[in-house]
Amino acid sequence: MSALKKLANKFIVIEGLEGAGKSTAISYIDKWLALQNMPAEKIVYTREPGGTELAERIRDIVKMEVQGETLQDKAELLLMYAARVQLVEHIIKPALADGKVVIGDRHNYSSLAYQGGGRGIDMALIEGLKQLSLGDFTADLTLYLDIEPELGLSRARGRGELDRIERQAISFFQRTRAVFLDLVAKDQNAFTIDASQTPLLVEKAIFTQLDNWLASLN
Ligand code: Z5A
Repeated sequence: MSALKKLANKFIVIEGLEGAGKSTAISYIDKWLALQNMPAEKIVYTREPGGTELAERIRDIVKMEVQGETLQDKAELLLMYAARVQLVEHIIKPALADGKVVIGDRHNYSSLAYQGGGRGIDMALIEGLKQLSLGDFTADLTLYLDIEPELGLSRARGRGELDRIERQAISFFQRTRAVFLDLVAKDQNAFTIDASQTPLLVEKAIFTQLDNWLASLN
């Protein structure tokens, strides 16, 4: 089967802590897809939370700080899934059904890692919420960019002011990272990339993972 046929209807997700280089990695995936002769109009990009008009409004709520009112951890979790359902139903599923490849900047593992690991919400509750909102829908391939929180945050800081979640303590991101690593270790369709390497080496590692994955598809 040709590479283009194999890639049709595939959902590729990039995960990682802030400053891991997810946006940069997406540009490498783009380059790799161009090498497979994938037409630009066959590629759809998403980000989470966000990606539809309503989901982008939820993103604003999640990122903002409101004087005198703390966003409760469970409210944060519910907002993440509310945004995700909107995105999956309105953008991702229709694109996949249309034979497109979708590249997601974050997806479900972010909720398990940030809200489960970082905030300490019961993982079984999050799994239940995932089932309720998305059923068995899942990424075809997840590339997790692994980075020490200190390094990631220093990169993110270099880009501008940190938002509400980015201002959490380092221990929050350490717990988040531990869950990401655990999830990837248990998922045969997920791979870790060492994001502390130079951009050139990160690009090379991503190309290798994508080549291997493509070769494994029937
Ligand atoms: N969140 C959640 O809690 N639960 C959920 O379910 C979901 C999300 C879906 C979304 O933030 C927030 O929501 C996020 C998790 C939470 N919050 N936190 N904290 P976002 O999408 O706005 O931001 P982000 O996901 O944290 O991404 P980012 O900060 O934009 O980082 P990035 O995309 O991974 O990195 P980048 O922009 O590609 O690179 C960052 C800088 O590093 C930039 O200057 C690059 O030029 C540089 N860079 C990139 N690669 C390298 C290498 N290899 N070496 C050196 N420098 C590099």
